[in-house]
Amino acid sequence: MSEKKGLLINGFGSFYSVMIDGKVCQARARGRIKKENIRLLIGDFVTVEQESETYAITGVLPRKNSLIRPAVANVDQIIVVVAAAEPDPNFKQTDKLLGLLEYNNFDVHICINKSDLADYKEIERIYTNAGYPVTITSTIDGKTDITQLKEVLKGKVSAFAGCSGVGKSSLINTLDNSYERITGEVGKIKRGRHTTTHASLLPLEFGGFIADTPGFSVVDLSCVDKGGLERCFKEFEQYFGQCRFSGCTHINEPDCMIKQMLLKGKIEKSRYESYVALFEEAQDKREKFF
Ligand SMILES: Nc1nc2c(ncn2[C@@H]2O[C@H](COP(=O)(O)OP(=O)(O)OP(=O)(O)O)[C@@H](O)[C@H]2O)c(=O)[nH]1
Ligand SMILES: [Mg+2]
Ligand SMILES: [Zn+2]
Repeated sequence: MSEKKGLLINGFGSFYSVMIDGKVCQARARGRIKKENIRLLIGDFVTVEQESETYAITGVLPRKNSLIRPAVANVDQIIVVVAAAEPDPNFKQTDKLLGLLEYNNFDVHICINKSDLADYKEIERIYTNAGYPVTITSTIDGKTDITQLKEVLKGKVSAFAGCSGVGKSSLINTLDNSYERITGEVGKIKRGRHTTTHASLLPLEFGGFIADTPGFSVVDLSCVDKGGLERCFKEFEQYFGQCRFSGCTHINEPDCMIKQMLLKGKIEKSRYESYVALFEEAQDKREKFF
């Protein structure tokens, strides 16, 4: 039987949608995938064999990258979406997510959505100064300017990531009006309900793919120890090796370049505060462990 290659774009339970020769086909996991309990991710390139009406997924090709939250593989970039308000931005949580992505060498773009609701200049300044490309959006009619975001996404495989209710699914509906993603009221989210329940990869009419993903608030940074934390903050890197002590943790040591840059305003206060908070978290974890 002839084997083909496909792109996994949707999966729920043991049923998957795979794009094969430009067409969306239904498929089920078989053989090795099932036996070894391999978790397939959207964005995976899989090998398939035709089985009457549907296809059997027989294998998965090596991944160039992958994430568990959001659950995606082989993306060119992650678009971290924060809202100007409703929900208010949570800097520590955002920095933790950015840190995880930075540590794992993902290309990251920041999108500040709901720009119609509140002044977003501070958030924009913080992340621009941290070295991230930032795009401002709103999905409200008449205030929508999505052209810049389209340019960012064009021709690439991207995934949205961010808290529930920031407007990831709404952005997809605005980007490509062939989609009618279900969106939720922020009020519901307060009760812990997330509208988008599983990740799916959607082809964009102007080229490329975008993954809509469920919102999340917990980021697991336990793979990074205290010493590695500095590499989670991309703007710190240019100052590496310039502190007085070679193993400087940038917390209490004298002549610390990071702290000098903080005083000069070259490093944003909220970013440094996140660093300290995450450092303390990593320290607590270690103490509990030993
Ligand atoms: N004012 C305003 N409201 C928006 C904007 N974008 C989305 N919303 C509203 O915010 C709510 C949540 O939007 P969703 O698109 O469901 O958010 P989400 O990020 O997909 O949420 P999850 O699927 O739970 O992760 C909806 O009521 C939207 O109508 C915006 O730019 N401005
Ligand atoms: Mg959603
Ligand atoms: Zn230092």
